[in-house]
Amino acid sequence: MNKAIDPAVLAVAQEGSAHPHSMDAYWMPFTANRQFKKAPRLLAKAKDMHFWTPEGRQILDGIAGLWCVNAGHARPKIVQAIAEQAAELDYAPPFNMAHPKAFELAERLVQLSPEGLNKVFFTNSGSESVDTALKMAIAYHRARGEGTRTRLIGRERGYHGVNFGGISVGGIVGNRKLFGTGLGGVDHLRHTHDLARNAYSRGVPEHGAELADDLERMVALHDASTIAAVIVEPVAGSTGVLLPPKGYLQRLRAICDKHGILLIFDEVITGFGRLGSPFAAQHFGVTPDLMTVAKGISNGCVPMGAVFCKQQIHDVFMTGPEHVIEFAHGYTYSAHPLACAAALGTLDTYADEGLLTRAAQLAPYFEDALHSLKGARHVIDVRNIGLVGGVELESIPGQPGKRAFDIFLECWQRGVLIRTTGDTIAFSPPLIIEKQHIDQLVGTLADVLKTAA
Ligand code: PXG
Ligand code: PLP
Repeated sequence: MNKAIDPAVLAVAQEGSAHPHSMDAYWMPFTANRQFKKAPRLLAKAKDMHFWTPEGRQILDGIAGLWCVNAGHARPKIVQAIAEQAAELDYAPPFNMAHPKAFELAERLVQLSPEGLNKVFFTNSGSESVDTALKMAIAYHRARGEGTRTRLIGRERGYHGVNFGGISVGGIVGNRKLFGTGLGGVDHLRHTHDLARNAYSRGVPEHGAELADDLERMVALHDASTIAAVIVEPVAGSTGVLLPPKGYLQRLRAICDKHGILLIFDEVITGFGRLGSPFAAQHFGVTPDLMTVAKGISNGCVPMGAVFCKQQIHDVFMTGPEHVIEFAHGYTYSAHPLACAAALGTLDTYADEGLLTRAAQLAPYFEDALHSLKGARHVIDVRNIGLVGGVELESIPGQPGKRAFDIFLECWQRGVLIRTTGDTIAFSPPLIIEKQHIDQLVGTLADVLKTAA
């Protein structure tokens, strides 16, 4: 017996997207859904430094979408590359098969990467890159006969995406507490945030390199023979822009070397020019063994991520019979043709416009602009490096995050998109930003702070 078709469903089927939709069905990620749906903030169009709302209001993009649109929006070479690729080869299976642009892209990436990180494994997001890198680290030790090295060390306040591996090594309580116990055998270094000693540092803070010695304590507790890898963000973004204390990353590198522990840099935010070098590893002069990226690899236009690893890590897997799969891992959409095309168009755009080093030229201006907020109402710290900025506010007692969120809403009303995490406001603009945009970003925030609750 046929069930009668609901007239509303029929209308949607017949009218398609012209039908006014309800906002019910879409469960939004990392969003206060009920608040949003009462007063939606919609984006309909984007070009270069700006978004436009459906009503045509122009919004200055202060965070490169979500730290990803490093070359700015709707750049011609990227748009064209994606369109042409969709028409020519929409999909190619990445298991047992390949397409030419995957090899071309990997080679181009290796030309930019830190010394020795010359193998590239493709994923579709930062979260997938992190889980891939953690698996590589454990499998690497096993392949070379040290299968007892299975422990993973993360850091408090770290963000490594939302998959089970990433939240296990991650250190943001709100992202962990809902989801059970995560991976076993994980431990955490202390975070390096220290307002008492380091508030209003310009660039990396002076104090805290000794916190890297936490890794020695973990070796003393667990023994090095049980530890596979340490993962950190060279500059922690999502948790509120925390810079490494001077010498900290060097010290971590040295302790890893001493004990045969792999060092993983999660460069999902810092990669592709954010600090003024292609990667943070080059900025700080510290080379990890594995490096995770996403976001800026494809300018956020098509989802893509990647893991870079050292030749010798890769080579350990390349033994045994040649017909056997060496690393049992990969995604249906690894090296997706549209993502590869977008990434190649992105790298061309970065090269044409010198974007991977542009942040270094603008950093002094950006730094001065941000630090002009010292003394503004509620501000307790300003942090900056390259084209990343953090402005930390005193929380409203009992309502952490509320002050910054209200300021975010007010900035949106005034045509500026910022990002908040806890009571820290983050800036991470497209690398094509001009000085007048920096003035508008910081000026709008300064005005909003004057009247903020
Ligand atoms: N590692 C790091 C260091 C990241 O910053 C991820 C992994 C995960 O990437 P995907 O592509 O799976 O989201 C990230 C992502 C924020 C914010 O609030 C930051 C990220 C994502 C969403 C929001 O600042 N970073
Ligand atoms: N779940 C099922 C049932 C699958 O068949 C697959 C892939 O074939 C996956 C999950 C993994 O999907 P992806 O490769 O896109 O990560």
